[in-house]
Amino acid sequence: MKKTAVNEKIRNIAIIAHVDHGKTTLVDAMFRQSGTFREGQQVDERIMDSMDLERERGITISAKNCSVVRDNTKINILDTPGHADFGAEVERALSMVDGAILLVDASEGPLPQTRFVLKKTLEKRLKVIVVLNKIDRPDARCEEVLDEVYDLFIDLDADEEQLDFPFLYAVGRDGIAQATLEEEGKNLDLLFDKILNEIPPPSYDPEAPFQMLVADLGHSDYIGKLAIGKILNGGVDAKDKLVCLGDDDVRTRLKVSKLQVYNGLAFSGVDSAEPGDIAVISGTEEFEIGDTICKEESPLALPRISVDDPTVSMRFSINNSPLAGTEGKIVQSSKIRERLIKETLLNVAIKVELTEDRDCFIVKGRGEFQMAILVETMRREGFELCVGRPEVIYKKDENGNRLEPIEKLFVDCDESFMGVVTEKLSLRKGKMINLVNNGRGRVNMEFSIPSRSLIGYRDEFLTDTKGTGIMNSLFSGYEAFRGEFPTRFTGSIVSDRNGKAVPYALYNLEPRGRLVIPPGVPVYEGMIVGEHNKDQDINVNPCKEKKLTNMRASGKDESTICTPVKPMTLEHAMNFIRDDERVEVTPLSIRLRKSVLSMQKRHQLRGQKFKELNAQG
Ligand SMILES: Nc1nc2c(ncn2[C@@H]2O[C@H](COP(=O)(O)OP(=O)(O)OP(=O)(O)O)[C@@H](O)[C@H]2O)c(=O)[nH]1
Ligand SMILES: [Mg+2]
Repeated sequence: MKKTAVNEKIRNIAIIAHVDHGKTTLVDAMFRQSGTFREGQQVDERIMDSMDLERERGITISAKNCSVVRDNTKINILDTPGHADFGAEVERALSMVDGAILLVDASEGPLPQTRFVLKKTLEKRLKVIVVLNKIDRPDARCEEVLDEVYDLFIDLDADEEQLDFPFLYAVGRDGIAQATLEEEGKNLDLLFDKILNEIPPPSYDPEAPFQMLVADLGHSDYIGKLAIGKILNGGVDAKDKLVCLGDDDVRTRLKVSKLQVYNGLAFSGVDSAEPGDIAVISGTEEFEIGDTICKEESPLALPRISVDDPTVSMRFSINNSPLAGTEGKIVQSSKIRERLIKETLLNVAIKVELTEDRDCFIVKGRGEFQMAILVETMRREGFELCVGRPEVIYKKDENGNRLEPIEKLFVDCDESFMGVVTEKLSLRKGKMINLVNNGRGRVNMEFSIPSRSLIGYRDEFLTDTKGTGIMNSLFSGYEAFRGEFPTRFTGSIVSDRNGKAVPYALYNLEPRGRLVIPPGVPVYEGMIVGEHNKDQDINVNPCKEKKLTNMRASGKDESTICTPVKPMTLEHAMNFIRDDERVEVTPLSIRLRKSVLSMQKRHQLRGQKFKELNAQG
């Protein structure tokens, strides 16, 4: 496509990095120094992390836009998440920008997600400014890290021009950037200068009609669905007659109800928007990510946004336990289906498949953490549901051989834990491909390992390294299936009846394994109350009271003080269960259960018998 004009008044940049390298904190500082906030205004930290779950967990989950004005130039900034499971958010964000700021922690150096985001940025041939962040850390090793960044560019086949990247040192938290380590930075002026001078302004074809690619969706209570994206060509007027070009050439006529652009953290309504700017259009509920919006008289669709395929799948089904419907408001399968389909429209990385069983859906995504976030979001919205264990998605090669997703795993741990980590990983079919002992008592190891081996491994790793190990992984592609290995060496302790768990019974069960429920909670037949020491399941009665005759006159029994139970988090529960087990999720509780409860088993058997008898006539 010929592009000859540029819009000098605008810059569009994405901030990309590995998780926790300081992206959202840097955006705060950019806001503070560009007059977005009133003098003396009380401002929260990490203001772009606006979702409840983001604030609670201190991480960014979805990419978000904002803008600042500097030297009469508007800079649209996209803050992206650094966690690998949200990689598609970065891919989506990169479709709206002309350059990126790559943050690298001056102590940690480039990590797996640094590689992923940089690879995607170089592939799109976007200009990159490298910022070595957190140089205030006492363990910062700036020169080494800068070398590592160069090596990473070379490793990713960067050409001469890309290798010649501009770079700065920064303490994002203090809003400081500097050109050398010696000089002391005072503010982010150098960073803003680099953005204005090094990131190219958006270019467009001055003769082409209006085209905007929908890269994000939003919602307003007043005007409904919002389509967000970069105007790639032409300008648009709020009065224009537009059309939204969907998948499979579906066309929806669009009378704009409001045309907006980013203004700080919010939008502001405008009469017209310029080529190169990021616009927000409302007027139909039919928008989907990847659609093109253009003028009615010149409909020309742009290539849809494509992201890497999902690698993990999980079974979502209705809650059919005896306690179903007692804690949540939304329990019907139609509602769950509707909600999951809505998720696929908002999140390009998530796919949903219907199954023969109308109460069961297969949800596919980028990782177990992404799945956990989706389930957590749904339970907060009032849903009750059951989920299975996250499973990797296999593929077949042309000869029909089974292929599985493989990751590169980077481990940084104390020398003394090397043995246990290596042993556990080789048991899980990992192969060590590199080992560096940096001589300071820590080792860096690199493994090639099946993705399925890592599901649930992180907790074990942290226990094995007494919380001091660091592990990071990066999807590297599909390879031949490496064979089975046992996932859990223990069975489950399962309740054999409905009732309420009592201290006396639980106390007596403690020697059998690790309990996962405290006394006083309701239990049902088939619900898992603990992890058995042995490798098979046992059925127990967690409601068994001590015979009254043995009790003291007070009715209280001092000998039954149960060991406190740490409540299971959703992620723990998802990783703990085996193939024939489920996690029951409601707004108030997370319970573990067998997938088929014996009452239901009896029903099924009876149904089968009935069919057989019918068949026999
Ligand atoms: N020492 C130091 N810490 C910083 C600096 N900037 C940010 N941090 C800390 O690093 C942590 C992560 O910061 P965030 O801004 O949330 O990082 P992020 O890159 O947005 O993280 P994700 O969005 O989850 O990938 C927070 O605890 C910050 O306080 C800095 O310049 N120096
Ligand atoms: Mg962030």
